[in-house]
Amino acid sequence: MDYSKLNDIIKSSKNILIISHINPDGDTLGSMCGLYSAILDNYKKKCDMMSISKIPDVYSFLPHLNEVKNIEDYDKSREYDLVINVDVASLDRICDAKTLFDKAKFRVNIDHHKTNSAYGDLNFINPDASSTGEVLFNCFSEMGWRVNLDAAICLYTAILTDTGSFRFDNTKPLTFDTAGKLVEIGVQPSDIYKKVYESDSKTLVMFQAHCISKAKFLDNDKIAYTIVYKKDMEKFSAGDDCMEGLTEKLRAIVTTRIAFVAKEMKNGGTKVSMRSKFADVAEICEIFGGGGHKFAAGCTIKAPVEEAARKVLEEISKHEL
Ligand SMILES: [Mn+2]
Repeated sequence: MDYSKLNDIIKSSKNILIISHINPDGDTLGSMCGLYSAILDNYKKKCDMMSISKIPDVYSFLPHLNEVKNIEDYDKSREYDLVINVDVASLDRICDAKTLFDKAKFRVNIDHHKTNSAYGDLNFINPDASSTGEVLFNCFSEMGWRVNLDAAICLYTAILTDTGSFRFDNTKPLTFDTAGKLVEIGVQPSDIYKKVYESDSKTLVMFQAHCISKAKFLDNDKIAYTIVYKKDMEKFSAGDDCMEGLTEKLRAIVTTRIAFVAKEMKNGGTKVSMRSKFADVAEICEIFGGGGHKFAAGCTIKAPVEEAARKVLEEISKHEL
């Protein structure tokens, strides 16, 4: 991977745009704000930052997050010298921002999804890394960049959230190594932990309790799933951020091997979030045009929610759980 080229292109570009993926998580937001902080610190240059959809309130503590603008506030005809996608496995994850990405003089793709097709002019993809935050920290080190506390907080949050607090299978020696370096810079793990994991709203907890109470169990409880209808969301005034962590709660049941949540979308389609303990759910989601990681993946199915759930169950039945 050509780190000096990345350094040169960032150094010479006059206007830079960093893009995070739709339904942003801690990794894409932490990576975006971390990269912004590092560019600002190392080159005294401000970049534009773009979100595609609503940012969950829980991440409001991230330095520079208030400088992120929504896609709707961007002029799509603008031409950037450099556009950098972070944690964006495929270009459909940035929706209409693809126009801006395609038009840029130079395109960089920084990611850790194994399904990433290396669509950039320059690609930094490490499927062995826990998170894009980890990939970025390595880029900073290779480029000899300073990493200040703001950037460190952002990258630590990216790693923490994508590893589910260093619990998931993607947690490797390098993950702790990187996190250790960030703590050395001044990140306080207990402080970030509280901000991320002990800030659930009452709405989220009550809504998820409702969804869990309706869960269905199949195949000796090896399969756990729940269907979330539009009317459930309305009843609790729950936003999309209230879905966060729901599938993991079903997977956390001792008997569960595979868990999914099928959510009825406004347009009548279905959004599926899938988690497993052994089976490769990225493979299952790819059949429906989605993707992700081995134990955590998702897809969107153009079918009413109950029919979509049936299709998913049919596909699951073909797999060793
Ligand atoms: Mn990620």
